[in-house]
Amino acid sequence: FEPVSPLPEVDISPKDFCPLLPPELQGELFVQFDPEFPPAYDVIAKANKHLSFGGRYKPPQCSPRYKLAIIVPYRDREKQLFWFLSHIHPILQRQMLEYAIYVVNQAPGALFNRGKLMNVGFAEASKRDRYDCYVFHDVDLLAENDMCLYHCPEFAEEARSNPKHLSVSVDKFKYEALHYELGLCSPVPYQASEMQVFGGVAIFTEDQFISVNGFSNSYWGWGAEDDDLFLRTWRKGYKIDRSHMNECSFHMLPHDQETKNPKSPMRYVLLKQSLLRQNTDGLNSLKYRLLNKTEGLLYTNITVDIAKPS
Ligand code: UD2
Ligand code: MN
Repeated sequence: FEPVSPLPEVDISPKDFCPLLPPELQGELFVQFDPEFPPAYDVIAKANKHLSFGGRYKPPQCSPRYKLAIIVPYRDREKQLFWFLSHIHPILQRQMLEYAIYVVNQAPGALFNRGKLMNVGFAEASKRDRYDCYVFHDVDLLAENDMCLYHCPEFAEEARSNPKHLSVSVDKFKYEALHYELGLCSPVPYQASEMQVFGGVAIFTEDQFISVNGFSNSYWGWGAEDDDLFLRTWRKGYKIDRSHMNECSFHMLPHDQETKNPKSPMRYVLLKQSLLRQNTDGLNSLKYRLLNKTEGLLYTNITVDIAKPS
């Protein structure tokens, strides 16, 4: 007679952290999309049954490691938005993250201002809830591999964490890291080798974003607001974390240079004075008029009047 040994105790307490590398991840993803025919809103909603209003999700089976606000600067790109939503929701759920998606929609009437919209997204999201970090995400970028983890910056060796740049490798740029010279007057405030494009998808903790004073509000039209953010970040002593570059590559949905968002002729002038303006132009000088805030099932829409260049 063999005594039956008790079953080993399995701890299924919901307080357990979700695994670092969740078992449902698929690796490389299929990202051949017809840009003209995204799935309809209802189809995306049906495929994401566990969302709650505002485009929110929290994994039910474990305690998520991070709570993210995804901030998307937006105007007039509905097809891209639907592709984006249908692509990113399942990825973040498989990564077992808690998150909410905020689409910050610029009202018509002025040149597009990506940086200012990001600041509005940060202000509105942090008013609504506390997040571990903020993911500043272009609407046209789709991760090609779900092992590219949307994790918040973690403390590095110096007991300090660094902002992350996730979209290091983009098909449109032949997956090459874009290094370039900003052509600023000397003394050049950074090592030339450190300079790399910082647009696309970047992740900051609340403290990091506040400490750099957010994006500049002054870049109207296309270009250089991301370089400005790089300079601000560098100035505060951060080194941008690109350690995940092997897992993270992105597909950019095709688009032309926006006719409504022409290259800003002022961008180099602004950039030269970027660091002079850092402490007075950003989160601490942000003004806007909220026109609409709607918590839809797939995302929170924030329509905003951010005025015009002065
Ligand atoms: C690059 C950067 C982008 C930004 C931009 C310069 C990467 C991968 N991308 O993108 O982050 O720094 O250069 O400003 O490095 N948008 C709209 N409607 C518009 C115009 C822009 O929704 O009419 C939003 C949308 O989220 C878009 C983003 O702004 O993805 C960036 O604009 P873009 O895609 O036209 O610029 P691109 O691809 O040159
Ligand atoms: Mn783009």
